[in-house]
Amino acid sequence: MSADGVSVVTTTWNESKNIERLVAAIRKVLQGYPHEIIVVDDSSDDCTLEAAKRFADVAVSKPREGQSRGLLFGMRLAKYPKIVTIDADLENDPKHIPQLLQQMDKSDVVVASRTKIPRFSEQVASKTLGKLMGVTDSFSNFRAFRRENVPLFVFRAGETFGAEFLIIAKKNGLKISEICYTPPPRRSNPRIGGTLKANLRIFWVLSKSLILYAS
Ligand SMILES: Nc1nc2c(ncn2[C@@H]2O[C@H](COP(=O)(O)OP(=O)(O)O)[C@@H](O)[C@H]2O)c(=O)[nH]1
Ligand SMILES: [Mg+2]
Repeated sequence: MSADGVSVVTTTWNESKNIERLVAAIRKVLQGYPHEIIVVDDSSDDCTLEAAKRFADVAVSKPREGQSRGLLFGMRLAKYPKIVTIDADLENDPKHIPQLLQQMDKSDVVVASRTKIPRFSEQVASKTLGKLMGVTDSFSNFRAFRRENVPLFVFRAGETFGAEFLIIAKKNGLKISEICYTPPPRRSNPRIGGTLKANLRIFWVLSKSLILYAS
């Protein structure tokens, strides 16, 4: 890792139980390296903001607009030249952050792709949108970006579970690459919904994203 520093951004909706462990795990990995941890909370009703204020460096609240806009909001607050985005639910192990940053030497965007993609809809996305983007996991929001590129990200679609970041990056000629990691078992109550609801939402988002890329 270079000594430039990294802003780690997460966005949350009802993640109060995970914030302390997430922040501790990130700090352990980035010990001795300049960093900040930014939490953007979408008006949770379980005191996530209060937990974030205790443990993170920056904790802000805003009206609920979904994960992609939450991450973008946090990325715009970043003070370091490299940015890592990460889910708050500990499904993205911060131990992979150094490898993500290392690969930024030869890329503008690095995606930490899961080696095993559990949802059927996400497997289809991997073979379609993912192929176009050059990554195997189009909806992984465990990624690294350059702060200088943040102004490029102006969303045209509604929620895309992070796909629009890749579409904009690709359309602007940014170099996208990936690292792969073995994910832990998924939690039983994801905020995105149970199996059926999540698959339907992801198929909808996949359709929107393919149209967005083509237009
Ligand atoms: N800002 C914001 N974040 C959300 C929202 N829904 C989910 N998230 C966050 O997005 C991340 C991934 O959510 P999750 O439901 O676990 O998705 P999964 O990992 O694909 O099952 C977590 O950090 C959630 O807290 C939302 O409505 N707004
Ligand atoms: Mg999750």
